[in-house]
Parts: sequence; structure tokens; C-alpha cells
Amino acid sequence: MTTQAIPGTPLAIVMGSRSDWDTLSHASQTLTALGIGHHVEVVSAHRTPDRLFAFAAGAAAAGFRGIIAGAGGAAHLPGMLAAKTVVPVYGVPVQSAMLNGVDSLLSIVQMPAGVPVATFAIGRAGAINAALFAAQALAASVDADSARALTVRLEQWRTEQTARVADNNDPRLPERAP
Ligand code: RP5
Repeated sequence: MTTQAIPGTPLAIVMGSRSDWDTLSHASQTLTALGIGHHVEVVSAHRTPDRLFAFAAGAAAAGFRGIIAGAGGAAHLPGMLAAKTVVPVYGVPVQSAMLNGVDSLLSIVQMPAGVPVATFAIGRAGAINAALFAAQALAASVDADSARALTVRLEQWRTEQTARVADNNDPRLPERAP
């Protein structure tokens, strides 16, 4: 399968470092095999935080329907992307040298309630499965009008969640509704 199955560039693959490409290249190869165009970019949560925020803030407008995000060690990239966009984030823990990727896995999977990251296996298997899952989600997408309405609702839910935290920043006081 080499022809374009889905028009445009509906998915992005981002990673915390060029050194993550050995792993994330498997996601790219999988999407290419399925005929799904995708953007590829290094965006580091720690070394280029402003770039991360700009990428996440522009992801929906750029037309991305999913972001595959790989990182290793203190792997904050997938979670911070998810915090700034309602485009689904598929997290791939990169196998780290010191702790074999268990650090990456726990860092990516242990998100607080309210900001989901779909987390896959460590390394190559996770990269391939993240690509397959993102492709399956694309294939199962609702029609464009429904998708737009759902995106608005998801963004409203996020806005309310943010306001609720900001309005209740003193833990000694009873929690107030927004
Ligand atoms: C993380 O630190 C990256 O995702 C990478 O897995 C890890 C090491 O990065 P380098 O020191 O190889 O650039 O941010």
C-alpha cells in the first residue's frame, strides 16, 4: 500500500530528541505503509518548551487528528502536549539507557485524571502499535460536522476544568463549583 489512503497530513509524530528517531521511525514506517501522510518533528518538553506549547496550540488548526509522541527518561512531552490540546495524544515510551524505559513508561502513563494520554508499550512495539491505533481511530472517525461539535465540547470541558482548579487554589478551603 503506497497510495495516499487519507488525504492531507492527518497525523503528527513528535519526539523529545533526535536520539528517539530509532524508535519513532517504526511509527513513521507503519503510517507510510498504510498510506497516511504525517508530519515528523523533534519537540523537546525540557529543551524547547516554548516550541512545545506552540506546536500543541496549533495542532488542531494544522489539521492533525492525532499526535504520536515519543520520549524517554523524564518523558514529559506526551503529557504536556495533551495538556495543551484536545487532539488525541498517543504516547510511546522510549527505552532509556539507565532504566530500560520503565522510567519513560511510568512518566507517560501516570497522567492525572482529566488529561489523558493513550500509552503504549516501551520501544518498537509501542511505536508500531501507536501508529496502528492512530490509524484505526482515524478510520473510525465520525463525519466532519459531528467531529467539529465534539471538539468544541471537549474544549469547553477543558476550559471548565482549568477554571475549577484556578478557582480552588487554596486547599484549606472547601471546593467551590465554577
Ligand atoms: C528525552 O531525553 C528524550 O525524549 C530522549 O529520549 C532522552 C535523551 O535525550 P538525548 O540526551 O539523547 O538528546 O527528553
